Amino acid sequence: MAADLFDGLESAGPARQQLAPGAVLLRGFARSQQAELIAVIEAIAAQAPFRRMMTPGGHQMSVAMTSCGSCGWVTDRTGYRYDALDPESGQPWPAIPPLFRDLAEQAASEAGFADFAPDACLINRYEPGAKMSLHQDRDERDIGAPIVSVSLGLPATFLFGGLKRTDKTQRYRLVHGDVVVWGGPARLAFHGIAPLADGEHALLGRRRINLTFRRAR
Ligand code: MD6
Ligand code: FE
Repeated sequence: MAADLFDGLESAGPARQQLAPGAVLLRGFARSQQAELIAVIEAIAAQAPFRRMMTPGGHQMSVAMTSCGSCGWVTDRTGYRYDALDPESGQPWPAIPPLFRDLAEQAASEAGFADFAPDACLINRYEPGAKMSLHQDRDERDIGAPIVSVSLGLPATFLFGGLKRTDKTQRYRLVHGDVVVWGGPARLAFHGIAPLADGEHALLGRRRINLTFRRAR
């Protein structure tokens, strides 16, 4: 009861918010599928466990990651890349489940990008204090396709800037079930996640999980 009231407040505001030309926030878009999404994430992580990778600069990331799809995003001392194999196991990444694929396609279509067919889904796991520094997503061959980003668990502050690292950033709160779609003129915008505030989420505990779907190759 109290949780329902809280959830109602969290989703207050317009269901759809334009963050910038090409970037749309669809509030609560993934909510009705929360239980299935979490079960599928657990199944993927059982096959390809979350791990904190090393950046080319030699820093261990605070965010733990895994992937599904025909290629997964990896970083090590040699650089960032998409790789068909999970370097931890030497095996292919788990396939993108139909539930994920349908959600990504529907969100993209809702935002005006028809026929989105992702081939990679990066799964980020944040614990309190974890953050993602300002970056551009530019390791994908096809930047004509949008990225679809699904937030689950603890709320986060999303930093959204411009095409230069030094451009001023706007801050948006992303909560459980929110989906951001961005492409077109926003596709190469700098963005990041502020250090995660501690809290307890009813389904995910002290964690935030983010899925980002891309067309990588
Ligand atoms: C996150 N998201 O939300 C990090 N990248 O945890 C991203 O880095 C991101 O949300 C590209 C497009 C959408 C995103
Ligand atoms: Fe990103």
